[in-house]
Amino acid sequence: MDGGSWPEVRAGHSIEMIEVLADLDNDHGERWRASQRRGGSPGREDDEPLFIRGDTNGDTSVNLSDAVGILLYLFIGEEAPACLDSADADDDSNVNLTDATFILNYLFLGGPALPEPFPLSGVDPTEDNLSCGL
Ligand SMILES: [Ca+2]
Ligand SMILES: [Ca+2]
Ligand SMILES: [Ca+2]
Repeated sequence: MDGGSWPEVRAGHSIEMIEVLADLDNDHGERWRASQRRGGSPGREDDEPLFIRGDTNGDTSVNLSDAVGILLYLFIGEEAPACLDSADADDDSNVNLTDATFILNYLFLGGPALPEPFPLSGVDPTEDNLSCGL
């Protein structure tokens, strides 16, 4: 292998090409990324929405403002997060106060990390009726 660093891959995942170019040497790590789902293969299209669990405002990091966003949505009537799956921090298929506290517990009290997809974006591994419009 030559050129660039290769992406880190979670257990059960593969790597897939970011851009497939016929006239380029594709033996470069920077042209590959970890697959979003288990068993990914080069060139495969993802049709399910990708999100980071807990990142309710979609800025790619999970922090206090995401937990506050859930609270504003639930109790103040602010607009729902674009991806409700991201607001389902504990992945129990419901968005409620527990999800805000789950994020706060993780951020500030050393609680358990959020379920996948986290901290990298990916698809929801569990079935639910939450919409994800990202
Ligand atoms: Ca965020
Ligand atoms: Ca939940
Ligand atoms: Ca789910």
